Amino acid sequence: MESDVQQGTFQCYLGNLDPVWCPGCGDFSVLGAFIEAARKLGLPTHKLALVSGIGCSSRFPFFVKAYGFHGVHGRALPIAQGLKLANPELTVVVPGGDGDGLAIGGGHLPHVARNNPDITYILFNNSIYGLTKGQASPTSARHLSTKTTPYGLMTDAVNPSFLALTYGATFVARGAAVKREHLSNLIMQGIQHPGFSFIEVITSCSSFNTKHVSITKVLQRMAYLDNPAEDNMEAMRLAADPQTIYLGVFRKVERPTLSDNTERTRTVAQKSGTATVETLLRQFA
Ligand SMILES: Cc1ncc(C[n+]2csc(CCOP(=O)(O)OP(=O)(O)O)c2C)c(N)n1
Ligand code: SF4
Ligand SMILES: [Mg+2]
Repeated sequence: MESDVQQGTFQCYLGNLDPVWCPGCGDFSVLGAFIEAARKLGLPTHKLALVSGIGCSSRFPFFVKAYGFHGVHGRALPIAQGLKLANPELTVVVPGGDGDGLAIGGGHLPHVARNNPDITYILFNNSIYGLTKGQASPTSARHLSTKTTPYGLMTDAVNPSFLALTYGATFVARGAAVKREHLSNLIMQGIQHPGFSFIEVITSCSSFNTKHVSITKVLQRMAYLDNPAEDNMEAMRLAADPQTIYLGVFRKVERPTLSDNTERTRTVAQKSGTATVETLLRQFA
């Protein structure tokens, strides 16, 4: 049956399932910001692929009309990287949580950042494990009391944007679910950037992280960046600022992508005339 939804509209990017997030969850706003970005860029749905792990935020691909891969907890990035390498025509986006990406999946981020595949990673930072009903995550604030930290969390929070900068990601930005238009613009820039784009989104869990997150206080501390920083040290200083929560693009630089480097290696190997299975196996004989 032919769909009566008009191409290029907000509706044409909506999947068949309605979001199952709790009322008041910040993830709704991120979904809206993403769809608005896809619409403005005119991304065809048959060339869009969303790859996620596990978590409330990782359910994102269900709600968007695109190719979707809902995989294993913490393993979205390497799958997305492989997908882009296999089919460079696709726009590949990874939506996922702070637990998914920085706890169980934390070992993948540095390597994907240095490989620089042309994919966009949207990290939903609600500072909690939402799906499993409220355990401390790597971005939870010190002293937070949760089911896994009944006497208060003993450690300081990880700063996702700062981490991505230290790992050498070529595009690093921070947005907020409460600033939807601004966030949508960041997502557009991230998708357009040729290389690995890391976008941290400060969002909220209205069911399990209402103890220490005062949205009024967070809003008072927010400030917008006009331009990306001149150098990485300045970008890191801004991302780690203890008083101000800067929103905007911290860093935007270009260097060869994983596909560029793979192509280069393929050409060099073919020219060498030694890139045969026999030659390679002989080294181990
Ligand atoms: C291998 C494995 N370990 C643990 C879990 C349980 N688990 C599912 S989601 C999740 C954390 C979700 O938190 P986050 O990634 O921050 O996403 P959110 O729900 O907050 O959006 C955990 C620990 C799992 N599904 N698989
Ligand atoms: S548990 Fe939290 S993060 Fe998950 S849908 Fe509900 S409000 Fe959102
Ligand atoms: Mg979370």
